[in-house]
Amino acid sequence: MIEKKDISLEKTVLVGIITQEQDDVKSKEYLDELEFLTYTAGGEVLKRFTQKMTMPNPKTFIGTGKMEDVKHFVEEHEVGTVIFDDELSPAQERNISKILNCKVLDRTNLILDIFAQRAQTSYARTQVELAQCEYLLPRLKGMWTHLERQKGGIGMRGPGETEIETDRRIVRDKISLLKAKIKAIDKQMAVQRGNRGKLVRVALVGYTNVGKSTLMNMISKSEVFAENKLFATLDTTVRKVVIGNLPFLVSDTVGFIRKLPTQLVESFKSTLDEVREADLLLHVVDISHSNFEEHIESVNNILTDIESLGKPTIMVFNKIDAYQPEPFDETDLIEERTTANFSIDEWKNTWMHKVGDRALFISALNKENLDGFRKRVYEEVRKIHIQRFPYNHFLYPDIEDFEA
Ligand SMILES: Nc1nc2c(ncn2[C@@H]2O[C@H](COP(=O)(O)OP(=O)(O)OP(=O)(O)O)[C@@H](O)[C@H]2O)c(=O)[nH]1
Ligand SMILES: [Mg+2]
Repeated sequence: MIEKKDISLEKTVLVGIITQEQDDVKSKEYLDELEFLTYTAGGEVLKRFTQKMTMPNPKTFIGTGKMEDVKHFVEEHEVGTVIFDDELSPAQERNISKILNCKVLDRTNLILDIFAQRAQTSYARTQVELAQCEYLLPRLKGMWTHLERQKGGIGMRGPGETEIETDRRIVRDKISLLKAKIKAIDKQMAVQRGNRGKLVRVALVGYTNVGKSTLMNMISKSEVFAENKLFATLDTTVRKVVIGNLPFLVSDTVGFIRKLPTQLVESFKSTLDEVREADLLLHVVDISHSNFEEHIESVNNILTDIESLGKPTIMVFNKIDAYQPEPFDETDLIEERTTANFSIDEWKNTWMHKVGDRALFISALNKENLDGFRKRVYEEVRKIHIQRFPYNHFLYPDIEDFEA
């Protein structure tokens, strides 16, 4: 699926746990995602370690025996980085990296690192740097100091890297400085947004890698960077789109992920203003992903965080070309049919039925049902537009009266 063409991938090992809330199937899915994140950050996963436990060990996260196994593997294969799926406390991180004598990262760390790698504009860099500082602050004590090989690589990159050895006071000063800087840019951006007039604003939102930028490029003929890695987009792009004479604005922004570090949501609040101020959300879902229902939930949680869950929303189920139900053996009397065996039509009769005409099924890549998409979006934007400009609604006929 993923093309691994990078020449020097950093050797890594993943560690996850299996608990009552997180059975082995879930744990595997989470580690699959962690592996994708690792690959995006420039790492290669040599092995995964999992352990069944009732609760994580407060000192070392996994048990001592398992840790010994990891240590042996790390030494034998000269692994540079061990990545844990869950957030480690500052103490756990310290203890583990002493035992393993290599870089120890958690999911938050990895996501921050990818953001640092991907931040292009000074605005995005400032926001990532702020998130890194916030993450770093409680972890400053003795972080990495016992490590000699600390130059670069996953978890060490980005605008915040020179701060790692400095003390808390300096980091705190830095945080206030960055906040001030963001505030200044915010003001500018608010003015820019104000200059756009009262055009209806539509925001593409969704889990990372679902095809938001691909869809954006399709409908607005723009060229937003899209690729099969996580967090291809960090900055928000806004384009004017016209359907049937009706102009409106569409924005494409950063994708969401399960357990998006709170520091990042906080720091990216301004980037997410575009979502907060939108009149209509297009929640894009990758229906070909086995975990898409959980993705929807994660996105809704973040939308709640930024007070945008109640907005008018159209669910856009993308990648229907890639959707494949798992084959079900009718002669097998033991296995029960599950949602994994559903066809898209069967899915439409589940909870999706309640979403009604607020659900769309498309393939942005193959341009399937793009007409349906344009019509539906036109209808919805028109409704909002007419409320805003009651005197010129005659300019925009009912959808039946024109061919989208
Ligand atoms: N099969 C299939 N692949 C698609 C479709 N739409 C997008 N993709 C692929 O999915 C990958 C991610 O697409 P992007 O448009 O970058 O996704 P995104 O939601 O903007 O991702 P982030 O910016 O990383 O959050 C790319 O490899 C696209 O080519 C589709 O309809 N079908
Ligand atoms: Mg994108």
